[in-house]
Amino acid sequence: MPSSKVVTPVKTGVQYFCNTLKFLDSGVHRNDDFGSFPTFDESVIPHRLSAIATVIVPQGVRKDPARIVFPFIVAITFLLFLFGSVRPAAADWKPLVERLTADGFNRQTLETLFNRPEVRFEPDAMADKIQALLRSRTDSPDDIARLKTTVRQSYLRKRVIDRAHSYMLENRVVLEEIQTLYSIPQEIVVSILLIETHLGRNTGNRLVFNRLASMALSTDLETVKPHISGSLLTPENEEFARRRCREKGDWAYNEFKALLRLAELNGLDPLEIRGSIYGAIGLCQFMPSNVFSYGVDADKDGQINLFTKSDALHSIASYLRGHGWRPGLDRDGQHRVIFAYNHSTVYANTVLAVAGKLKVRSRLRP
Ligand SMILES: [Ca+2]
Repeated sequence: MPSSKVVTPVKTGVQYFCNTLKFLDSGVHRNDDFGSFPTFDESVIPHRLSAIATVIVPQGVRKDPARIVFPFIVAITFLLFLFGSVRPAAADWKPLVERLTADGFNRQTLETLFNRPEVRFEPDAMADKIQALLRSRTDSPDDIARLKTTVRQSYLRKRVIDRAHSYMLENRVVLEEIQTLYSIPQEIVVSILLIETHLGRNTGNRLVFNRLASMALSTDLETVKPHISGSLLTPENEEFARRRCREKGDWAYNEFKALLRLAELNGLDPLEIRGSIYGAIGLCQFMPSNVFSYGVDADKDGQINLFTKSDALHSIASYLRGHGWRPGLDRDGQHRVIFAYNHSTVYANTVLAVAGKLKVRSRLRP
């Protein structure tokens, strides 16, 4: 089956430029599902281009733009050549289609989907996962001890807490309903929503289809090896990397199946669902399989839609209760449940710290 999808060089170049601006704008590198950064306003791009042009283009050229036409064409041609050669790696989706067909999915539907121009093989998804796992193996006991008490301080800033507190006031009715139904304190629910998606403002812009399908196709380490930093992979850890690649590939395969089922159930185009770099979706950043296990149709419109506030907030609480949250749970117990939501000690520390701040803030005058 044809599978190498060509993205036009121009589009690739523009995306690269925009991503660079986004990275510079964020000031933070996001290397896992935890640790999002401020929402990027794409409307600033024209202003920044103008500012950059003012700095780098000589005044004479600015007054007489015709003088720059030839060098500009040469530069663009060079960029087209450069970015055109950095297209996504070619992929043969056939093994994935075969596996899905054997699991009961319709072959023709799959072939139609995988032939669409939006479909891209993105090996960086699995490569990043494996790199993170390899790096965590080299953590010293001191590093691990430090992580146990580390909190992302940026979420504790006054203006961030004030914003989350305002959100609590604005959504008091639904949050009190959740507290009654699931026994989850509203500060915990809002803290998770804050850290996952900045209170729903940044739900991720990646095509979940591509992220999950690429990982599901990458069960063999050889597929992603060229994308893993050479210094990280050694003869000593290669077997570990190989095993984890297989396990993560199987995990992604199950999530991809859940994505297809979810799209079918809700009458959605699976190639229009956007989310995080690892395929988490909605305001609460659920992996697709969790929608079936813990998703709640709170507004009773017949669909679990995690991009709507009430469904997402109820679903967070449902997940926490399903993972053992009970009234009177001590801090260690709460930490364990939150860790189940997002497997990061620092994440769980931060959720509890933000919730504590919100509790104190609620005692003050609004
Ligand atoms: Ca709903």
